[in-house]
Amino acid sequence: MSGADPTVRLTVGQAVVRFLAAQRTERDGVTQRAIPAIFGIFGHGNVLGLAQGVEQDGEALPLYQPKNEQAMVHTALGVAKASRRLSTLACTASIGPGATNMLTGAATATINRLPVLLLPSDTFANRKQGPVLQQLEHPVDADLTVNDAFRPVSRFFDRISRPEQLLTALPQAMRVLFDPADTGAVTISLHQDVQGEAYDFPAALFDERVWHVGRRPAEAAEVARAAEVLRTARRPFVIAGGGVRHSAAEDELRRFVDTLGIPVAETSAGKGTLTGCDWLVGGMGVNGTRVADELAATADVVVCVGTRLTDFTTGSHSAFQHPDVRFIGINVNGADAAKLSSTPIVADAREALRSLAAALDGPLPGREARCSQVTASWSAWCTDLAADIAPVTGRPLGQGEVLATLNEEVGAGDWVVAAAGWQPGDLLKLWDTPAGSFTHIEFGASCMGHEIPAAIGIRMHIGDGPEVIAVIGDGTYLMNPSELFTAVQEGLKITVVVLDNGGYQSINRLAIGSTGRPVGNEFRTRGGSGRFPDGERVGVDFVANAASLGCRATLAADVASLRAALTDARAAGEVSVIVVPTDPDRSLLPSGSFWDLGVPMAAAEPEVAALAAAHVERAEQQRPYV
Ligand SMILES: Cc1ncc(C[n+]2csc(CCOP(=O)(O)OP(=O)(O)O)c2C)c(N)n1
Ligand SMILES: [Mg+2]
Repeated sequence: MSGADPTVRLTVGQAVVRFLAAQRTERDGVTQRAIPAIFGIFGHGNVLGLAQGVEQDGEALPLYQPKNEQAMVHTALGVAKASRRLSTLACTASIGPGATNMLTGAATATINRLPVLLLPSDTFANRKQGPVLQQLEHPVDADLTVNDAFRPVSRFFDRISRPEQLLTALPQAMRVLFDPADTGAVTISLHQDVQGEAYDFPAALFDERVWHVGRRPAEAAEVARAAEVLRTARRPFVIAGGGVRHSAAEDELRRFVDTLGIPVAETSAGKGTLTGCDWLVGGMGVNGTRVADELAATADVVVCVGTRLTDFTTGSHSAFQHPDVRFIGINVNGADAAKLSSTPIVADAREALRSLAAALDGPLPGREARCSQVTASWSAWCTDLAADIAPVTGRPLGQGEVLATLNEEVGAGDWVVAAAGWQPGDLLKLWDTPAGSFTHIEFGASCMGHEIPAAIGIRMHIGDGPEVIAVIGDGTYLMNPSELFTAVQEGLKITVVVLDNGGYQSINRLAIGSTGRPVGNEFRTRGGSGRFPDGERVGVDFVANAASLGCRATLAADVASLRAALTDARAAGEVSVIVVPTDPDRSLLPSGSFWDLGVPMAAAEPEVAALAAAHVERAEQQRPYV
């Protein structure tokens, strides 16, 4: 910088706000705000710095107020998912508990490869005050603060102890946020005193800046190697992950599977990327369909597109049983592309699919036979699934029936959101994504409490219009209902369907399935044993609870009331909560896939020993794929 370059004197808080308001992203010729808003809960750690910055310089960066710091991070992830990672929010928190409340959100972001900018406040840099309120004093590590806990859950971390450090920190933070291969939580920790310090920043730092989000092309040699593998396939199979959506590769994928004649299954993050496609065999893996499981088991070449290949997708490395199975890994992230010893194409999903299809030149042999096989197996699965979710007289609604009813009420433009409990798995299994609608299943972290704030983030991004529906359990509601109030306060219309089954029933089922015993997963009083809550059932009046937060709240105990409540919610301009009592003892038809949950290998009870033996036998199907 020459001495003649204009400067502008700002505090760190003001500079951060002014910089963020000027950032844009661009992909495929479309430009948008990179950070359209900031969420924050203030405390002594940021009230003089960032808060004052927002007040002075925040004309272009509106402030939103969450009710819990973790939740605002989830809201940012809703924005990120809806914008295909081209936009997110900044989140500021005070020092200590305000900051650490964001850690779970940060992990959820990084696990799911979704961008979020975190601005936790930090202790005094000048240390004149002695330990400040909420400061952790580490006995042998004097410069360590609770914000160091962000390092393992962030893709970029910096701590600002001098104002001029912003000159490099802010642009690097933007680069990581909008780099498709690197993205995740980005944390800039801001010392409490430094936030208020002034500096003569170069004025150019605050010029509008466009971050061009590239489409990394597929390298010809990688495409040629992958094409050679795929050409030999007689039982090809495709797995579509979240990367398909992030890269807007839906149409390219549809052309790819249709032209070559390859059945395709979706992961949780990839759910809804293909609608009405003849080659789609539903969800992949543990929460998926039997058709996907059977095709995966016998596939000789598996094309993995934009997927992290977690245990739920690969059946804990047991899904692929063909002795000579080979994998093609299409991913913009090199580490993901290389998983399962695949032949990698490290590239943007859309570009890679286009190049690979061009290299193959027409259908793979046996297309017609595969098509008839997929059609027959799919129709048999649909018949079995329909029978499985059919009403049972004298019982509360099954969760399958609730979701199937919701499925019929959802249309183009609507979003459905789920993250924890039975909901994400059931949606992956039975949801038939209506054309033009969207799903956001957060099953990387499967974080209870993600759903309501994420739905708010989606609403913020898409604006007024179609429905944004979060589907949650009663346990999840109790963990974090407070953003319902934020939604009411901001007039951000969402609809929340609460499946009230009296507890953490998906985990209860896991416990019974793997150990033969339930342990404290239901909402019950402390029982006779006194050791855990196993007494009488206790419930919550969720309708009254949601109404107290300002929502329209309804109880829907049968299909007709549920339909009516969904219709009313769509017509209403307000935040709606629909509470549906559901059967705690019914789960959906399994896919057949194995999931390695582990089992207690030492237990006196013969039934636990039998479960352990069955587990060991099934685990023999796990393969290293080296
Ligand atoms: C923050 C968080 N804590 C714990 C878990 C583990 N967990 C997964 S599902 C679940 C129970 C959820 O209960 P509910 O929302 O009622 O759904 P249900 O299992 O009854 O369908 C728990 C505790 C989690 N996923 N996230
Ligand atoms: Mg429950």
